Amino acid sequence: MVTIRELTYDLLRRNGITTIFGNPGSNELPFLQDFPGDFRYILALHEGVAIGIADGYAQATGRTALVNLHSAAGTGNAMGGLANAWNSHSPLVVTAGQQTRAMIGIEPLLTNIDATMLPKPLVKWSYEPARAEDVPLAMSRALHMSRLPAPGPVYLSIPYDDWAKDADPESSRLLERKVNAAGALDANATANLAARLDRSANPVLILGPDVDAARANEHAVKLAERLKAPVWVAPSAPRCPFPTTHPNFRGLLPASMAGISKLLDGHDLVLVAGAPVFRYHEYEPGPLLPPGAELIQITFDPDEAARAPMGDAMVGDVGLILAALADAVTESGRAAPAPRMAPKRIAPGKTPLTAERVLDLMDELAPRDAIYVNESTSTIEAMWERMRWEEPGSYYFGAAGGLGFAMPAAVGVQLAEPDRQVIAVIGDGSANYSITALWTAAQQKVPVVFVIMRNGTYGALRWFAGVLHADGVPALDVPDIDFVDIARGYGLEAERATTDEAFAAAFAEALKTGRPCLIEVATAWRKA
Ligand code: TZD
Ligand code: CA
Repeated sequence: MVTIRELTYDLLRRNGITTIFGNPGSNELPFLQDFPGDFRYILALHEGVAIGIADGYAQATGRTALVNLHSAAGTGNAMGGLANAWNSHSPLVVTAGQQTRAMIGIEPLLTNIDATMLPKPLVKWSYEPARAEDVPLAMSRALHMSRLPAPGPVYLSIPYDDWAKDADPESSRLLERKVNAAGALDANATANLAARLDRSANPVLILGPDVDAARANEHAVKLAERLKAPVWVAPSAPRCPFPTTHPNFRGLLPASMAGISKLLDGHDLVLVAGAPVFRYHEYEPGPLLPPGAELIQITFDPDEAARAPMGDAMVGDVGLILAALADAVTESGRAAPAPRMAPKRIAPGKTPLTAERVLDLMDELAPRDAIYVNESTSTIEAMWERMRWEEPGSYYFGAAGGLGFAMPAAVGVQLAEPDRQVIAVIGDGSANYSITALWTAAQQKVPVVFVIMRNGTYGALRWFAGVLHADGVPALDVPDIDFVDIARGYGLEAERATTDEAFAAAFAEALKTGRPCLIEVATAWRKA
């Protein structure tokens, strides 16, 4: 007989999963016992880190990642990360060990009370099997559910006494299943959409993270070139869907209604692909679109399509639809959009360093295909303006704006992309939420270069306090944190830089070592 544990590991293998990210406790030990030699367990010291590493790994591979958490407390610690994973459509199967079935009713220590309710509404599906025999089916369903459109996290609570029981022989049928999503438009719908774009006098493209997730970046380039359309990145974008060096590239849209409609003024057709319409942040009321403009959204997320407050929507495979559209539109006779102005370069040698100068040095010194995982919140616009991102999968940011994403996600992305250099750009406030990601990077020898932008303050909050006219807010500074000491304590090599020469030298050295390193760089805080 095959045990439920053995069948489940087989199911994971068949679905391409041999890595587990987590932080276990007593309820999870029976799953992990006799851990198979072809699996690896990436231990994180906090569940926010476990889910962040898994999120980065899932996004960079485009495949489901498995997260192993401890009951309710472990799930709770991971909730912030779950908010990011939900918003980035990251395919995750999150498991939490439940108490033994015989005792659940009397709620002993480490019972996950009302387990299926706990992670909602940040999961697509949440389940605790009614019988041990249902565990393999539940895992199979979770694996498929996590990656079918729209992908996202799912949650399974599994009583720990289930693992050693015999599997129902019929459950082995799960091993052979292949479940695939279709989703191209039919020829008619493609022709109609192309005709609308052809009729438009001045179309504009707005691209979101799911273009990058679909690896449809080159289809977007072809479509923009044939339409001679400028391209913006959707507000609050957590990935980079279009080469920032392309002449049609305009930049990151602002995250307010009035801001967007003002910038898009003059366009009669707004084509949005792979993004919600729109993920606003600041409340700056105004028209949702400029006068006379219509909007068409292409998304694989039915909910994103349904909840949009304006425009038409097509729900389907973003990559297939963009590819078909790029072929179907007529090459426009308009002049190609003029390239945007190059950002002003900052003169070297000035201290305190500006964040812009640090970014320019990184862009100059890092390999051209480096991947940036960002959580430096007051310098997001500066990054979109300055960095030369040309390859798909070059940029990641917490999709819900929840801090604690980037340090672990950088580790996950680097595990997924061993041939590209991952650079984590982290604010001195943000660095504290998931700081123990440094330990996992050191233990697993994951050669991320962590750059801590130390300006001593919650810069973005200072800026936002200005937007909201909220004067006299306490607790906006984060002085007296020594990230070099902290990093060394977790086993990393670390340097401090206060001049651009020192930063350039430390950064160039860090890129050469092939080991995880941290550089703390002192930057100026300028009031916006
Ligand atoms: N807690 C969590 C989990 N997520 C958040 N987004 C915040 C708090 C609020 N918050 C922001 O939205 S930005 C920010 C905070 C505290 C300041 C981050 O400061 P930093 O970066 O030092 O990392 P900057 O460049 O100085 O803004
Ligand atoms: Ca800061």
